[in-house]
Amino acid sequence: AESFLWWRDGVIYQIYPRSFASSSGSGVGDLQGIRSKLPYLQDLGVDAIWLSPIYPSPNVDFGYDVSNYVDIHPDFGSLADFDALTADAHARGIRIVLDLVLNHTSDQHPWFQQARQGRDNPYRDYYLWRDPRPGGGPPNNWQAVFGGSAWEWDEASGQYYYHMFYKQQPDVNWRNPAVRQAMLDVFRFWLERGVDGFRLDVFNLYFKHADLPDNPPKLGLRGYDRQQHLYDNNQPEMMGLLEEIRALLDQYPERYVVGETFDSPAEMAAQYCAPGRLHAAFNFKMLTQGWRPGGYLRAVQEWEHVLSPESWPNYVLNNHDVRRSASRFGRGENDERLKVAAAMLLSLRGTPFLYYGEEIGMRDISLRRSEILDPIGKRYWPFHKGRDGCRAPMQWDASENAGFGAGQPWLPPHPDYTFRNAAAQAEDPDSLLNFYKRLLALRREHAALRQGLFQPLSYEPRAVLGYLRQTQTETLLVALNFRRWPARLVLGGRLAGKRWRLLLSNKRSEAPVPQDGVIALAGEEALILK
Ligand code: TEU
Repeated sequence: AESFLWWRDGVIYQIYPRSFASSSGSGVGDLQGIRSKLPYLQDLGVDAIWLSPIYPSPNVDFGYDVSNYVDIHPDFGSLADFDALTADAHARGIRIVLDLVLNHTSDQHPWFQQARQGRDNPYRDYYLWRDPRPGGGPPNNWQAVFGGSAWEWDEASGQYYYHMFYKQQPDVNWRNPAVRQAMLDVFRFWLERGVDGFRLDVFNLYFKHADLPDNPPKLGLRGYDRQQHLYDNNQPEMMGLLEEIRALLDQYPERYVVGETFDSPAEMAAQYCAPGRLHAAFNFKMLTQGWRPGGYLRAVQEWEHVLSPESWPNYVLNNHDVRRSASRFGRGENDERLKVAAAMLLSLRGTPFLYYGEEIGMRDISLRRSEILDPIGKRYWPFHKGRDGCRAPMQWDASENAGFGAGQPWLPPHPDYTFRNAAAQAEDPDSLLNFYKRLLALRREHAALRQGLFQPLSYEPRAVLGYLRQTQTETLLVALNFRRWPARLVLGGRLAGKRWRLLLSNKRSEAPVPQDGVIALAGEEALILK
């Protein structure tokens, strides 16, 4: 039970490469920048870094539109830089997870450049081309996630092509065996280079219903939400493909693949990470959960309920697509609530994912309309202000550009960097950064925190979330007070009579002694006892 498997027991840290650290002074982060921060990441205690896409891309969707799957974007460096980063990371015990965006390519990818040459081009069938419906217009009513019809008219060939996201992101035809082979070769290329794992972007969209039937209508706010997405995702062929991908990965030791299940119920995600398929599928419940312990507990229990016993859960509070947790539920400059959230994330049964800057409580930047770069924001302002807010430069120190590097950063740093930064927090024993570090160290030390049974305690659903993590040899108690004022954790039977030892608290330095089976928690206290 004391075994340590990096993707199950470890912590995975997501880096948005444009925004982490710049070695070149170009205003854009790069691989050498990341490499220079490996000591920081090792000190923080993470086991792996997941890099958002680093491949050549015209950056319509900032790397999620790939024009070459087997090279590095010149902004980020070269394959040699990548090899150097991988070697250094491995030497420090840090694994590398790459983001594979295989549902669509960039319209600048040579395959698409070929395909749009005409109906007879050998690459035509790499994408989804269709004639107009009889009488004219797109072949069906499918909507793009990023707005409008998902079909783009190509005047030259008199056909439409399909794109679930921007029109510069044409979806590939996964039913074409040549595409399937080419994509599996992409996995092989990076596996051979020593990559440890992959995050699959919107993998459950790879297959669409072959007959392309109209989606039935639904009440919803905007285009994409105004239909039931029955036919443009989650088709049965997916399972066989996942099994093939898994079999390929299993030819290499300790490789890992986590999928981003787009817009689907947890039951569906659970199917995708059943044995023999993905190691994990993201559970995004906590990205939208309000600051209520009952909601988080429900998210955990729903996930545990649908997962097969051989599957492994994962939890995430932040990523590059949503408002940062510190902006969602942080209170002014006070970080105590963020410590409670961190203690939860890092003590649940499941792989925790962190997002760069979360460990110092970075807030979203706010931009004027004219400064918005994310096309979602440009299109949907003010209904959706885009995703630039959570992609600002990492706040390393109080020097110019937050220590991100010389040159005007591609997005402005949050103005609070003068006091909210990694260097300042490293010096402050009570900082959020040091709290994360202690939590990561505790996880490493205590197998119960990684692998133990998760057992909720009777709790006060509007104030306290309490649970045990138990192995055969260890019982840990986690108590999280979500409120600003004191609260009670009621323990029953043998738990009440135990002599507890303090492992961690943001509010006390000695273990509490239960009185009549009750532990008194301070406001916004995160408490871990053994
Ligand atoms: O995201 C899919 C997804 O969930 C988003 O498109 C979401 O709907 C959007 O962010 C609105 O909040 C993945 C990537 O994470 C995202 O960055 C890409 O833009 C998208 O796929 C297309 O590749």
